[in-house]
Amino acid sequence: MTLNAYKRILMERLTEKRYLHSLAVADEATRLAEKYGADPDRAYLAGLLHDIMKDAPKEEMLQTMERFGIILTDIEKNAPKLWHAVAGACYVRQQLDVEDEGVIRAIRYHTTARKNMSLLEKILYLADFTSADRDYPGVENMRKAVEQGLETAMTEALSFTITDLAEGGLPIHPDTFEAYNQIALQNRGA
Ligand code: DGI
Ligand code: FE
Ligand code: FE
Repeated sequence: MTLNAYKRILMERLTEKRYLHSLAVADEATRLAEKYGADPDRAYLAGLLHDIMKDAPKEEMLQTMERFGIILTDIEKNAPKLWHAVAGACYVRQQLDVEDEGVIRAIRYHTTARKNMSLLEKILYLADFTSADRDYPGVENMRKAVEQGLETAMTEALSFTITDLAEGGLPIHPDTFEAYNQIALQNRGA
């Protein structure tokens, strides 16, 4: 499928705001790929498709995951915001014939992050934080961090996310704290 074909599908599936976010993340992921030595075309594709299921009804996300035999843990059942990443990864493989496992994995982990992330996974995770359309309090700090280095930026992004979730009383997915712990240990020279 061509990029234009993907864009037409995204336009049908997403609100205008979310579609523009997807384009902005694709551009930011491309820029970070060029800066940090990943493949810019794969980064663009991952950015473009990462939120493809974000505006889908919950039922559709659940059905998509079920079809792939994915069993949700209690934490996942109670955190519908995590579903679009898992369902999105299933959808791009099955419906869009994306065969690049690295791209599929980047989409799968773009919300929670995980331990042992690939370069492409980190780039998508961070591009989602620093894309041009983002304007949350703290975004300038994240934009500075992403210029300083991927590890610095991952440290910032994960501690920002975990703090935010804990302040809101939300459950933290094990993949998120495993990602955080791995980086915290690295930063302490362990
Ligand atoms: O889809 P986007 O809005 O562009 O961004 P995203 O895919 O990073 O989703 C962010 C949302 O996901 C935000 O509301 C926080 C939530 N989230 C991220 N990690 C966790 C989480 N929610 C829970 N409960 N646990 C997590 O570990
Ligand atoms: Fe997302
Ligand atoms: Fe996003």
